[in-house]
Amino acid sequence: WNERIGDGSMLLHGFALAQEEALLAALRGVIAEAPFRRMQTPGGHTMSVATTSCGHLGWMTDRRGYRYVTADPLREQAPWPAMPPLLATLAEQAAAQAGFPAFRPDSCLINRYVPGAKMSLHQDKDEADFSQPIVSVSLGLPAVFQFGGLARSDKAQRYLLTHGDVVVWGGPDRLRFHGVLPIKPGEHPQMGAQRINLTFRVAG
Ligand code: MD3
Ligand code: FE
Repeated sequence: WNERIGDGSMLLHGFALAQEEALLAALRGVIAEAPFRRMQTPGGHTMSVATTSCGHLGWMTDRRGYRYVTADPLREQAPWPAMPPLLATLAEQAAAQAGFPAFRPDSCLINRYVPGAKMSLHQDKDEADFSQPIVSVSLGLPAVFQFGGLARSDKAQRYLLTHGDVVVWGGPDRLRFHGVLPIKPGEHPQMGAQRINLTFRVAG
């Protein structure tokens, strides 16, 4: 079912489950080409989340800062893997359901959380056009998602995101602070002891 969680945001419970097997196969192909790696923040910390990307642009961070690049620094500047059409279509259909029929992502950031991994409160500000939404797909172990306000100190709402949930974040919610609490230990039948989150973006 569809749940409005903000003026510009919709949680589509289980939206990705209809094509679960094809989605996981496409994801495995991307990861085989561009493996997960734990990147350095500009402050010199190693992220607890491991990341990779597909699509024309991939997100990266190192001591020099956060940015989108067309080439994978881990693979001798090879282009990122193409975005599998099945993934792009899933994200576009979710965005359309939430009122963004023109959404055409050029980047998909893939985050892998093992138990204990987390993402601290932050804003997504590295994209060129904040009128474009972000679509997220959650797979594997459940996560407690924190949905804050436009100021870091604003009180955050909490939502449990489970396997197959898709969220469209747009409009007035696009620059809200958000984060993920440490993942609890567990085993997911399809995904094992991990959570994978895909975020589809118009980065360029
Ligand atoms: C709300 N990822 O990669 S996805 C990220 O579960 C990120 O891996 C989290 O935050 C994860 O940047 C959360 C949900 C999400 C993504 C972008 C947003 C929520 C958002 C942008 C604005 C508001
Ligand atoms: Fe984010």
